[in-house]
Amino acid sequence: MPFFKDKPTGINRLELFLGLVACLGCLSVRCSVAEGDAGPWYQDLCSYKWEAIDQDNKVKYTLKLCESSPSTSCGPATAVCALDLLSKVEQPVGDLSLQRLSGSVLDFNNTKKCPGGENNIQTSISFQCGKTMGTPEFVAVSQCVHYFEWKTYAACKKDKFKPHKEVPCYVFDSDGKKHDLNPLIKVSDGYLVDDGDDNIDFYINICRSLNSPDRSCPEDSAACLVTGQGSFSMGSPTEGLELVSSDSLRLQYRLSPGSSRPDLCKEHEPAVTITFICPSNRHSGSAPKMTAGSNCRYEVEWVTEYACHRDYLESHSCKLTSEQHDISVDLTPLTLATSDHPYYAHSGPSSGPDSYIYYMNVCGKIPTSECGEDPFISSCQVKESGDLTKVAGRYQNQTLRYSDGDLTLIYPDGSRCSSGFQRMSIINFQCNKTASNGGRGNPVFAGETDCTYYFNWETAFACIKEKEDLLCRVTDGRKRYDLSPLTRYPGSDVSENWEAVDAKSAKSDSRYYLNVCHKVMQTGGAAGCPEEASICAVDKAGRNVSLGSFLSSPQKTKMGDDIRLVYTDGDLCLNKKTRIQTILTLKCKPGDLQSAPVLRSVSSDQCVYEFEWHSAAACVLSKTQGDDCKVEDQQAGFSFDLSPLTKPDGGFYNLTSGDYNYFINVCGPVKIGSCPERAGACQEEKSSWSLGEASSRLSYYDGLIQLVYSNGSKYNNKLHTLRSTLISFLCDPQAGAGKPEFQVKL
Ligand SMILES: *[C@@H]1O[C@H](CO)[C@@H](O)[C@H](O)[C@H]1NC(C)=O
Ligand SMILES: *[C@@H]1O[C@H](CO)[C@@H](O)[C@H](O)[C@H]1NC(C)=O
Ligand SMILES: *[C@@H]1O[C@H](CO)[C@@H](O)[C@H](O)[C@H]1NC(C)=O
Ligand SMILES: *[C@@H]1O[C@H](CO)[C@@H](O)[C@H](O)[C@H]1NC(C)=O
Ligand SMILES: *[C@@H]1O[C@H](CO)[C@@H](O)[C@H](O)[C@H]1NC(C)=O
Ligand SMILES: CC(=O)N[C@H]1CO[C@H](CO)[C@@H](O)[C@@H]1O
Repeated sequence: MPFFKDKPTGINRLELFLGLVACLGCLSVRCSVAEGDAGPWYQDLCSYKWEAIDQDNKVKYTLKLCESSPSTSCGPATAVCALDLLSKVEQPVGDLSLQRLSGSVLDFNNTKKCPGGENNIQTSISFQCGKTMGTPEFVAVSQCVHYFEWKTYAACKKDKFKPHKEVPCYVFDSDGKKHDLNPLIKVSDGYLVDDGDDNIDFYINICRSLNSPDRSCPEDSAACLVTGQGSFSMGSPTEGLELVSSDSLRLQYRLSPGSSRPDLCKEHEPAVTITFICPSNRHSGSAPKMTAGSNCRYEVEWVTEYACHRDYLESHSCKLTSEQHDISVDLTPLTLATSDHPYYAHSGPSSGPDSYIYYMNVCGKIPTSECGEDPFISSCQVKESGDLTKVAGRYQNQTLRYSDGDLTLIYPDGSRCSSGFQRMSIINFQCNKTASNGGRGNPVFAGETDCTYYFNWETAFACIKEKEDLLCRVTDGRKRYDLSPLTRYPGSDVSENWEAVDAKSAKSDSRYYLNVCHKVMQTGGAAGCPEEASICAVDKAGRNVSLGSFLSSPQKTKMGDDIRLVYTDGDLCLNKKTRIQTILTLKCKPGDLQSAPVLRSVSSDQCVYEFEWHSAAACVLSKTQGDDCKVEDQQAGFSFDLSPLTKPDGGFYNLTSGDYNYFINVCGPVKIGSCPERAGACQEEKSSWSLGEASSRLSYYDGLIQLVYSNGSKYNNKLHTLRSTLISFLCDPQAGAGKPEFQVKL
C-alpha cells in the first residue's frame, strides 16, 4: 500500500545524489606543494593561536609561540596570556622575547617577579613526541610557573609523524569545556565515508591530509573522491576545528591555494564540511556518513564520542557513572588493601642494569613505601640494580577516560624529570572476562616516552557493557547493511522493546521481548528480564527467560540476501547443559521499519528459537534513482517497477483527510475537476491546488522507495513555497495494488 506525504522539503537528498553522479568522468589533477620556511622545529605550530584552560582555577591561556603567530589579547610581545575567567583580568605570563628552548622544553620568562617568591613569572611548555599536532594541555601552576604539556609530531625526531598538512583539532565550548578530536586523526590512510554509492569512494581524514599511497590521492588532500577515473582532492585542511554548539563541531576543507579544481567540478569550487556530533547517549557512535554531495560540495556527518566534551568522557575518580558519563565503569574492585601485595610490572630485560619494577595500585596508594610515605603515590618506579626510586604517578589528580571504546587511567604528578615534566603513568585497560588473578589481571609494561610510562592491563573489571553498537552493520563485498535503525533505546522516540508475534498460536503462553544489537530494555513487560538478555521470553506466571545475548555481529546468510542475527548464551535449556540461542533472520522489505518479528519455530528441546523479520533495515544501503517509474541497482541487486500502479488517462487514488479530498496518481498526472494540469497529486476543498507536477522519477534510499512531485501550487506563506509531495511505497505482497494513506502535512 503506498502512502504519501505532503512535504515541501523532502527532496534535497535526491538532488544531491544526482550531483555525485555528475561528478564522474574526470581528469587527474596536480597540486602545488608549498615549501615551509625554515624555522624552529616547532615551526608548524606557529601558524595558529593556541588555547588551554585551567578548569580548577578558571584561567584561560592563549599561546603565541612565534613572532609570526597571531597575537594574543595581551599584545604582540606576549607569548602566553592568562585570562582569569571570573575576574576577566588578563596577565602576560611569558614574553616572546624572553624565550629559552632547552631540548623539548620551551620556556617564556616574564619581567615580573613572582609575588612572595624568588623566581620570575614564567611559562614552561614541555613538548613530547606525539602522532598529531596535538594541543597544549595545562598541567599545573606552581610558584608562578605555568606548566604545559604538549604531545605533538613537531617534537618527534626525524619528522616521524609529520603530515603534509594539519590544523588544530580541538575547541573549547562556551563553558570552557574541551572537545578534542586528536584521537580520531589517522597517521596513514583515512576513513571511508558511507555514501551509499557503489561507484565512488569518498575518503576523509580528520584535521590532517590523507596519507594514502595506495589510492594515489593528491598529497595535500584531506578529502579524496576515488572514482573509476582516478582520485581527486576535494579539499585540504585550511582552518582548525570550529565549535557549532556544545555538542557539535565543524571542520571545513577547501582546495589549497594554487591547486587546480578537478574538471568534474566544472565551475564549482570543491568544499567539504564535516560535522561531528556528540551522541545524546553512549550508544550511537557510527561511521562518517555523507548527507549531501552535489556540485563538488560535500557534507559529512559523524556521530562520535570524541565530539563530546572531555568531562563527559572523563572522571577524576575510579568510576564513570551512568548519570554523568552514560556508562558504568567501576575499577574500585581492583584497589588493593594496605596488607595486599602491590601489583607490579617489569620493564627492560629482567634483572639487567636497565631493568625497572613498577609497583602500582588502582585508585589508591601502593601498599609499599619504596617510593616514600606520600599518601597519593599509586605508581612507583624502582631500579632493580641500586636503590633509585621515582614516583611515576599519583592518583590524587588521576583521570579515568572512556571514549569510543578505550578505557584509560592516567596518573600524573610523579617525580619531576630533568625536563621539568612530572612523571606520569598511563594504564590502558582491556576487557578480559577470564583474566588471571581472580579476574583482576596484572599490569604489563608497554613502553615509556619522556617520563610517561604506559601499561596495558587486561581485567574483568574493564568490561564495558554497552560496547555493542559498533557491530550492527554487515558488509558483503560492496553491499552494506545496517540493522541499527531497529535498535531501541530508553528515551528515544520509541522507547519500548520490540515484541515478537507468535506465528503458531495467537494466544501463546509467552511474550517475546527483544532489541536489536542491544540488550532488552528492562521496562514494561520486560521489566524482570535478565540484564544481559537481548531477547527475553516472559510466560504467564511472570517467569522471564533469556533467549540469548548479543555477543556476535549480524552476518549475511550464506544463501540468499537475508541477514542473520544470532543471540547466544541465554538461560539453560531443558537439558540443563546447553544454553538457549535465538536465530533472527531478517528479510528486506522496502519501506517497512514498523513490522515486528515473527516466531517461526522452537526446537523440541527448547534450545533454539527462530524468528523471521521483514524489515527495510535488512535492505541493502543504496541511493539510486530511476525513470519510467522504475528504479534498480544491479550491484545492490534490486529492481522495482511501480508502473502497474499508474492509473491510465488521469485516473487517481482518492482519499480524504480533514476537510480535504486528495487525488493522487503514481508516476502520472491526475485529471479531475479543477485540478491544475500536470498535477500528480491534487488537494481539493472548495477549490483545488496542485501538490506537485507528476513525475515518474523513482528513488531508492536505504530500503525506502519514494516518488517526489514538486513545483505544485504556491503555498500561502511569505516565501510562497511551491507545494510538493513525497510518496513512500511500502512493500506488501498481500496488498495487491493497495491504496494510499495520508501521513503528514508540513
Ligand atoms: C628570567 O628573567 C630574569 C631577569 O628578568 C632572570 O633573572 C632569570 O634568571 C630568568 N629566568 C629564567 C628561568 O630564564
Ligand atoms: C589535585 O587534587 C587536589 C585534591 O583533590 C586538588 O585540591 C588540586 O586542585 C588538584 N590539582 C590539580 C592540578 O588538578
Ligand atoms: C584473558 O586472560 C587469560 C589469562 O591471562 C588468557 O589466557 C587469555 O588469553 C586472555 N584472553 C584474551 C582474549 O586475551
Ligand atoms: C472522493 O472520496 C470522497 C469521500 O469518500 C467522496 O465524497 C468524493 O466524491 C470522492 N471523489 C471522487 C471524485 O470520486
Ligand atoms: C520547477 O519549475 C521551474 C520553473 O518552471 C523549473 O526550472 C524547474 O526545473 C522545475 N523543477 C522540477 C523539479 O520540475
Ligand atoms: C521481575 C521478575 O519476575 N523477575 C524474575 C525473573 O525470573 C527469575 C528467575 O526465573 C526470578 O528470579 C525473577 O524474580
